[in-house]
Amino acid sequence: MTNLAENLRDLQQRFTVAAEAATDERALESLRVAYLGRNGEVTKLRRAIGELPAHERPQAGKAVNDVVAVMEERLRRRLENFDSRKVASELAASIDVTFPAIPAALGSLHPVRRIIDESCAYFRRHGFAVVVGAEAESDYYNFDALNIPSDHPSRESFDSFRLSDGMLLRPHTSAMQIRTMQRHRPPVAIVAPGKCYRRDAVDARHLFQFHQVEGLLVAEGIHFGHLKGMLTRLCRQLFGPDQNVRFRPSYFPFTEPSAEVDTTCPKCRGARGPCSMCGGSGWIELGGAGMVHPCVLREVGYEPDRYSGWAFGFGVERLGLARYEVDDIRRFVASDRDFLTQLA
Ligand code: FA5
Repeated sequence: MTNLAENLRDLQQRFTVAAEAATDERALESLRVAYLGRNGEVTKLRRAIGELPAHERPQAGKAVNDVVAVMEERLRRRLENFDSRKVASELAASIDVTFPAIPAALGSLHPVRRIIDESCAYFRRHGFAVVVGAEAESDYYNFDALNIPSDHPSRESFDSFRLSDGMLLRPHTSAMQIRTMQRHRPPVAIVAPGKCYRRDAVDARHLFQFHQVEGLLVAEGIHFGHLKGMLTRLCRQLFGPDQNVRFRPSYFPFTEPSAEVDTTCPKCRGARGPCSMCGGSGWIELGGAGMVHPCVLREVGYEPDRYSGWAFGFGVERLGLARYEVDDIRRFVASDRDFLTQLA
């Protein structure tokens, strides 16, 4: 039995060295025949078990079987190795290096982000600072300081997403007017982009979460003409050189006078014929604007007799609808790669 154990150990060692040195499948097959075949070395040892005393035979048989199992496993693993190398080399041979490369899929800025960036860049060129505020605001900044008292009817449509601490997800970016004016004396010139939230039913023109760009300029001698000039040039920047801007009388508690701002429909270019974008009016609504209300100026400690200013708030997705001639505002939040790629 001692002899058998030594012989087995010796065989296993030699087999291991030979298996590692084998360079192809044929060499492995020869090795299998030489050790495990009908006249192989292990088979010969197995035959010798019959000559051992009866009580040693079971243990000897087990020792031989163990060695056979180890050898077979090593053969299997070496074969696998050759297989994968073969696949890799076949693959390498089948690659046509002259074939045009698959272009890398690069991301791009979301159209909403691009409009925000371009609008901010325009105002920055005119000396405005870009400020970003919190999305959770108190009633004071969302309403009271903007001349919207608690019993004002317009508050109802704004009062949507309450947080447990009584704060509100802001329904408009106008709170940044107050925060800016409280912190700085005139002249102030800011643009404030950001997310807003309202409980509007979602449809082709409304989202419950959307973006606005707010603008504010307060100094001595500021008048409506400045607002008109700035917004007309912004629209020409965003939509093209022929854009016009129209101010329709409207009402906001924090501006007086107030206006809804429209720009020439970029699709029909104001032709006033049948148009799927503007419904034939020739104009597209962008947002609200007006001269900062004296009550608001007083609230932040500015003297209305000395300072005047304008403010506006545009819906960014609505700017996107017009700029890209998109039929449904929900496309901007659908994460549809085909849609986004077209606008990239
Ligand atoms: C306001 O939010 C005012 N704060 C704007 C303002 C600022 C007026 C400064 C005067 C001075 P309004 O509720 O109209 O106004 O919203 C402004 C724009 O936000 C809309 O014209 C529209 O473009 C966009 N908007 C409003 N609600 C939604 C919505 N649910 N989904 C997408 N865009 C919206």
